[in-house]
Amino acid sequence: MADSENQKFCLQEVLDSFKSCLSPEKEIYIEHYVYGWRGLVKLLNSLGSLFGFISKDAVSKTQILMNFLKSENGPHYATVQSMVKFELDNKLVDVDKKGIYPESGCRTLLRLHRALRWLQLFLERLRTSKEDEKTSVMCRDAYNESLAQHHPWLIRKSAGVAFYSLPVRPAFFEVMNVGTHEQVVDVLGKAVPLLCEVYEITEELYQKHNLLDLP
Ligand code: 1PW
Repeated sequence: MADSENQKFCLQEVLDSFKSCLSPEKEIYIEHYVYGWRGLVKLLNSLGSLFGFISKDAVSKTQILMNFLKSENGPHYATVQSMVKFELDNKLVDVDKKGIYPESGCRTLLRLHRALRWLQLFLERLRTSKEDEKTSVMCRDAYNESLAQHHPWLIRKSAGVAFYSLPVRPAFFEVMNVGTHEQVVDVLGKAVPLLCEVYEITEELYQKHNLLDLP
């Protein structure tokens, strides 16, 4: 089946997408950002049905961004920077409360941006963890430190249940699909700073334009 979401997750592929995300001027290409997320969706899909609601939301958010990219306004959505300028200049963002643009590019990307922080914290914990540490605890701690504060009770509960079902550390390393455990740690060592850089650039841009609390 050609559907990329049904293919096997590979950490290297996600790393490559987020690497291609950054232009020499440190602008973020939305297309590659979306590819990075589509790679992560493969990971979520391989983690079982309890991760289905998480994967579904990530798919729907990436689809919204892809639709903008393919629309007649596509060129304005080439980078996160150009999208922010275009949507703000043309008043296409609900800034204070939900209104006529509930699915603007800016608010959609903000959701993925917050989730990227979770992923970054989780992968860093995984990288530095010891053999017998629990992936569920690493994932939960990373979530509580980041994304949880943006989620209502029901989602926090469902996420907590899903985390319990995560494979144990050695099995999780196999899922990463980049070779030996040493190689996984090595790739994680490259992936985490990269995710961090993409996150920081977006955070700074959103902060500058007062977009960090978009409804
Ligand atoms: C094993 C590690 C995997 C890390 C992948 C991180 C994926 C994060 C997606 C979390 C989605 C949780 C369920 C959906 C919640 C939405 O309500 C929420 N979306 C996000 C991305 O936080 C907010 O979007 P909304 O409802 O304001 O459109």
